[in-house]
Amino acid sequence: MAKALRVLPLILALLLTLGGCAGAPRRDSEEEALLLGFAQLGSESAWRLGNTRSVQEAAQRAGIQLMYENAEQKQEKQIKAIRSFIAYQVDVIAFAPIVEDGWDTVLMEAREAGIPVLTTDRMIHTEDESLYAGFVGSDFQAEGEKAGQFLLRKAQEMGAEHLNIVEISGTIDSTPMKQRGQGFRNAIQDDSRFTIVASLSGDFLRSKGKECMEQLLAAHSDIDVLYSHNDAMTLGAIEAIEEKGLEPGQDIVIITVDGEQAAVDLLKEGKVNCVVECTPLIGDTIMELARKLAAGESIERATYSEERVFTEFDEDLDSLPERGY
Ligand code: GZL
Repeated sequence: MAKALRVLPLILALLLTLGGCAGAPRRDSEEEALLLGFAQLGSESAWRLGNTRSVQEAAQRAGIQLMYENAEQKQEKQIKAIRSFIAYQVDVIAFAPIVEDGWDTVLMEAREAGIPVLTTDRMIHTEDESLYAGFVGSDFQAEGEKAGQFLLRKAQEMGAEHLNIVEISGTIDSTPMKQRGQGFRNAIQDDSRFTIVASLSGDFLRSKGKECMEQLLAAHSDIDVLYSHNDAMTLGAIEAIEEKGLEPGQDIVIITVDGEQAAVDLLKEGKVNCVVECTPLIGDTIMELARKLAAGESIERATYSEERVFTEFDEDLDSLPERGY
């Protein structure tokens, strides 16, 4: 049944086109709800599940009809979903591009169909800026810089003369992977106390985070710091660290990004030293921007979330509200 429902939009779109209705307005009255096509990239982390929930619940609150497709970590599935939204003549398309490159062709099709596009959570790389109306999400470079700033303070507190760092990065060619890596390096590059001895990609997945940490521990006997681009990979890495008989947060300083409840709980337990917030709860902002685009209004090129950083030096960790993801 679920599968039949999933292909329904495609069948309807085909009927619209075959029946000579292509180009006919989807709605016969302006009163009908705005139709937003949303192509989510996957379900790889609690962060992503929180992001999906935020979008779905915000659409309901806003009275916006949501066509939702999950690409299960495959760019070609995201492109297919966007094509189905175009065929169905949605009012606005929003999508979280899994990687930055390879979107021009399908976004040209959306532009030809007169459908405005909003990139959410992650950015695209294109020479033609007119292919999308704007971006809503996090400033990942700032997140990386916050991680680096914490490490400068932690090294000071430790009186450390030198620290070896390993990095477990996110999905290669994704905006958070590129910018969290760059921001972190910007913050520490002029300080001779730090050496990044290795960096492996864990694709934002818990299982791969564990595999990466096992490899790094096997190859390096003197790891002082782990910088992990998301909490899911950090949870896997901590399993590997403990299986090696080491104390996460003590033997190895751990800096992680996302701010999932699980990571904040580990911070309180002393198993993580710094959690850089990256909020997935951007659903209401997406709906606001979609409404503006559907009304033909222009929007900011980039709308950034306000984000915090939680560290072992904070006094108020026990009074933090539930994270919601
Ligand atoms: C960041 C988002 C990342 C999260 C990961 O905005 O794209 O993708 O940090 C998720 O948890 O997989």
